[in-house]
Amino acid sequence: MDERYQPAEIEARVQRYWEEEQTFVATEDPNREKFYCLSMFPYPSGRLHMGHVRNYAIGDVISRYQRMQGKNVLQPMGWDAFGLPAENAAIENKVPPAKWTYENIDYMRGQLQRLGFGYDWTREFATCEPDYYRWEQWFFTQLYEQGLAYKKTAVVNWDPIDETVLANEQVIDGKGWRSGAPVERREIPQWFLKITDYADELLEALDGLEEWPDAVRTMQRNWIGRSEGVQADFELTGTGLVRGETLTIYTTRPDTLMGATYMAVAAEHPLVTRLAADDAELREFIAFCKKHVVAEAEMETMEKQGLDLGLRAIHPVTGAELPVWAANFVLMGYGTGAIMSVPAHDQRDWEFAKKYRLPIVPVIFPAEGEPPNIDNGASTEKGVLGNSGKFDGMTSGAASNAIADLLEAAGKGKRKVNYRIRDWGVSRQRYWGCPIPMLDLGDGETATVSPDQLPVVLPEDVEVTGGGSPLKQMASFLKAPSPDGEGIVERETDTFDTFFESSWYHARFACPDSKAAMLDERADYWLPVDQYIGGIEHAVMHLLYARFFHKLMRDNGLLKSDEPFSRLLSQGMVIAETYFRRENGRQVFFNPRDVEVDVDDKGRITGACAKADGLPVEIGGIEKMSKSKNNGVDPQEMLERFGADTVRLFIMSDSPPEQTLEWSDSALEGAFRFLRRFWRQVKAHVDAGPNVGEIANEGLADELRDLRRLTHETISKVNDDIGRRYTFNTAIAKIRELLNAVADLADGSDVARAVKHEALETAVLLFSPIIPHVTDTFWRALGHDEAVVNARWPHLDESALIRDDVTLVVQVNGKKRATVTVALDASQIEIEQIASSEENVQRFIGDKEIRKIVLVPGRLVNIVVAS
Ligand code: ANZ
Repeated sequence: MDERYQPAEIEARVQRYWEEEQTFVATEDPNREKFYCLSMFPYPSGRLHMGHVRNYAIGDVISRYQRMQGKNVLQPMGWDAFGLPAENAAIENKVPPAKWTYENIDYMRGQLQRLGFGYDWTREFATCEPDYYRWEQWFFTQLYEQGLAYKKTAVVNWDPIDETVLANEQVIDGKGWRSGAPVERREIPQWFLKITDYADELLEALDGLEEWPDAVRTMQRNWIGRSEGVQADFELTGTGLVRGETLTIYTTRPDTLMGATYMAVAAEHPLVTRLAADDAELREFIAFCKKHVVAEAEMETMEKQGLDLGLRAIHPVTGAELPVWAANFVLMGYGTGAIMSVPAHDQRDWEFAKKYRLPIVPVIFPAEGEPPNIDNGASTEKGVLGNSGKFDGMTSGAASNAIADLLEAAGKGKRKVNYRIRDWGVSRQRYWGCPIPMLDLGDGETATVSPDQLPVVLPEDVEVTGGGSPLKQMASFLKAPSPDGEGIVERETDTFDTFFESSWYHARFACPDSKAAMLDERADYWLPVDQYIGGIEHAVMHLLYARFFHKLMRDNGLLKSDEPFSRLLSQGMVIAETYFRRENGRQVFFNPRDVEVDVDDKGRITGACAKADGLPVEIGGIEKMSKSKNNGVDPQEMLERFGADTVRLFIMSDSPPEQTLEWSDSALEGAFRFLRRFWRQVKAHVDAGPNVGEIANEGLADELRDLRRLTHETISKVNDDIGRRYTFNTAIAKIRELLNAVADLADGSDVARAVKHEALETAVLLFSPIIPHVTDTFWRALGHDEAVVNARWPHLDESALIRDDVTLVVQVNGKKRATVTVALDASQIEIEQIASSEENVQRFIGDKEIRKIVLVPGRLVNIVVAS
């Protein structure tokens, strides 16, 4: 061993070894238990950020731990390579998106390798490669044939100056990000996948995902949004109607039926469209609604607008005539696009009724106490019915059932389950994405590109200007032979939403070189993923789409499992202090690196100055590392200064992985100093001549028995912390405790050196998933020929855990007053005597009478005295 710890040299050597030995190349082996560990693959934006490093460090530690357990581990890595930033960079720097993307991939791959992550690089792919996306094109054509992919018009953001569709993130304050022009809403035909067909299964299977965070399951449940309600038909009267025409509404509150005072229908409802044919005012209203389409979440708060259609709807129970309005707060895409409005008990209905002076009739009352005050807003609580004729006095629950029964019996309605989730719009009017493999035959007819014509390759040598997709201008791409071979037709120029690629990469990693099919039998060996790791921002969309896609692949016979990810870990964000100055009313942020801080004796920051000019800057608080707040720390710089092991150790020591990780330069330096000390400690031991040999517990001096016990307690704790709880920080703390105990042991005898040797070897093995480079050097120095990566996890010697004494907490009247150590086989009387003779315990007993003494064996003694 060298005198000094030199991470750069060590890390290069160890990484070369892994590379030469193909250490992390995974092969299917039915005789071994597999473990598939997947971290969400990155978008190749240019450089890794700390969030990536944290995500991938966690995955690597879990993978290496499982490998040491003897499992056949697969840990792949690839690139989520399509997407908007490449197009933006292309516009700014005039480089084709493909070139930009591939260069970024090369750089970031180097960074991942430098961090020492044990990936099977033979399985690497980027989703922008035709070998990958050809299969999703093929799969889409299958789904189309099965009726699970379809086309319909949907609204997009349209930039009238740039003449292009904008992604949501390109709309800033309602204006185009480049042109600054007010964004319009346009309806254009787009492709959808019928995720709603799987809503039920996606919802129900959440119960089985017991090793997913509850928060994620709840978010998915809410997103799917199952509701039970009633679909009811209201007969219509008035002009412009077909005989016997009814209006079908959907309600989740049939108990409020008797409080319905008007009907409201969406502006796009077919009834409204028809009436508008000879009603200019209505046409204007429809146009207005189209222009001001808002997100569903804004429906609650938006200004309610409507127009009386002049029709009457007959209440199915009372026969009363209710006015029918077109209203902007009713969505065409949900339920039936029409509602019965109950203004007393629904806030949107209430606001609308107030504005247009429609009646408000309360029908739900609290079981006890005052009737609801509906002057200031709707009362949405359930309760007991009133003003409801024969339903009066029933609870909401009972009335809902009774009313549903009545409507069903009268043939005027039926119970219905509805889902909030909509079909997945997969069309993007962007260039840098996977071409949707469809042909436009004219007259609204479409056909799939036939399988032997796949892939539809995206031309990579293009100039992106920002004014719409360049594919529309490229005849070589656009024109295709018609399916009957008789003529020329146009291709679809939309590309897939990039969530399409990330919905099945987990499966393709099992067989990335499969040439003949999307997946082969290897998929069933590796899947489902045993451990998936990624940010909470993907809780809904990505994870739901991937689950959906997995089920689609299952139903197409491509794999057998029902769910893609058995266990999910959502890692917390990396956060750091922010500093800024106000310049011309704007906040200008300073990187923490460029700021000098003053701290008080508790380590709290009390003031800060810019290093450049020594003048004060304001403290903005701790925020997620981001470009906009300029509080990011570049992993590359940290790697170059301290090496991979230090960065990995810092990242894993700070906090449990689900929690936020606060960046701290001093903690990083602390991690480096610890590794230096660890180095010196191992070196001193090796130089003194290690003593390798069997150690028996019998006959060991107390001190040595204690150290042995600590060694095995550490194994036991780390097993649980890394293997089950994923609290890597407490595992690290325990190993460090063991190393401190080794350092404290003054005994230099042969036996003592043997006990130390066992402790050091254990610490090295337990630490090796976290700091795999330096522990490799240690392992060899401690006398092993094999690389530590091929070593087995240390064996827990249960007999070493046995203690012959035990420490008990002593309480007086339930308050802790002392601790005592007693022989393990001490009798109750002996324990009581020892406990009550402690000085501090004596003080609290004083001359009071002892009522009783409660002993919880192995834990505590509680002495109850008269007060
Ligand atoms: C009468 C009523 C009374 C309602 C009441 C609510 C409260 P969830 O639970 O989210 O599924 N609704 C139905 N279709 C709609 C549409 N297309 N656009 C806007 N609103 C719509 O929501 C179901 C409730 O939302 C339904 O129940 C309906 O209003 C409204 F005290 O009917 B309710």
